[in-house]
Parts: sequence; structure tokens; C-alpha cells
Amino acid sequence: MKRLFYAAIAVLAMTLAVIITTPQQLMAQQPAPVVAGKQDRANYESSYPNVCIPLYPPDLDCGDIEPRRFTVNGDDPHGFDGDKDGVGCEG
Ligand SMILES: [Ca+2]
Repeated sequence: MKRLFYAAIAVLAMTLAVIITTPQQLMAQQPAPVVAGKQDRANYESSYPNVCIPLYPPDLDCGDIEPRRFTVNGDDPHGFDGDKDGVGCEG
């Protein structure tokens, strides 16, 4: 009878551990969003509407960021679109 009691406690503890850790693991596996929500856009340069590029300054170069061939509008404060064709970091 004691063995059954300890087995039940062990199963209960394992079940609780799965319930407690599963949501954290799911959240950790989700990739970071490439495009921020509207309320988050204030922290990023508006010249690059499809990617999250930090505000200028500091000045960033293409080697400092991951995105390639993204839309560039307006004044392009980081200078990602050297040939002014509206596409940043083409190289
Ligand atoms: Ca360009």
C-alpha cells in the first residue's frame, strides 16, 4: 500500500512539473517577430517599415543587422540604401 502511495505522489509531481514548465518552453521556442506591432514601432526607424531597425543614433551599417533587401522610405538615417532605389542592404 505504501508503494502505491509513493507511486501516486511521483506521478502527481511529474504531472505538475509538465504543467508548470510547458508554457515557458513554448514561449521560449517562438521566434522573435520580424515586424513589431504599431505600439512598438516608436522604438524603430520609420524609414524601414517592414523590419525592426533601432533608432538613429547610433549609426548602423548593413553588417550590424540581419535583414537584407528591405524597403527603405524617406530619409534613410542609417544610410542602408546607398543607391537610393528604395531597397536597403542589397549586397
Ligand atoms: Ca539600394
